[in-house]
Amino acid sequence: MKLFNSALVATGLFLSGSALAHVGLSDSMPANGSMVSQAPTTLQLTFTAPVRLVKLTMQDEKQQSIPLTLPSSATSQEAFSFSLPALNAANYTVNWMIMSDDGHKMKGNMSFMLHNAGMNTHSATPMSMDHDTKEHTEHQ
Ligand SMILES: [Cu+2]
Repeated sequence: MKLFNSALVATGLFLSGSALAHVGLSDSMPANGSMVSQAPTTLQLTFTAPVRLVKLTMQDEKQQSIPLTLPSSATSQEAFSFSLPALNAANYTVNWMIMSDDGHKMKGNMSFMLHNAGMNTHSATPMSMDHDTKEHTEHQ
């Protein structure tokens, strides 16, 4: 009976541990996989739990980096906001490394497409960007 109980406790610990490990992106602006025709001036990332942002990079499809300033505070928070420089029409990918409060480090990314403002591209040539959101690839 004692063994059985401790097995339950161990399972419970394991489950809550893995639930915490699954901190991911819950929302973003622009949204993951979205196409926007107005250049966003801020990037907002919201996670499913408070995290510390360890690393954040943003690149276009030519691997050109867009500079982002990490928050100076090391406090865990759920939502982050970054000012963006003037963006050109391109496909952008945002990569992050986060540390949840249980000490798990996780990597993930999201992407969005900025169309040329005022261009009705959807009636023209099909876009080559893969619009599938890659959910759960951040849980590695
Ligand atoms: Cu598109």
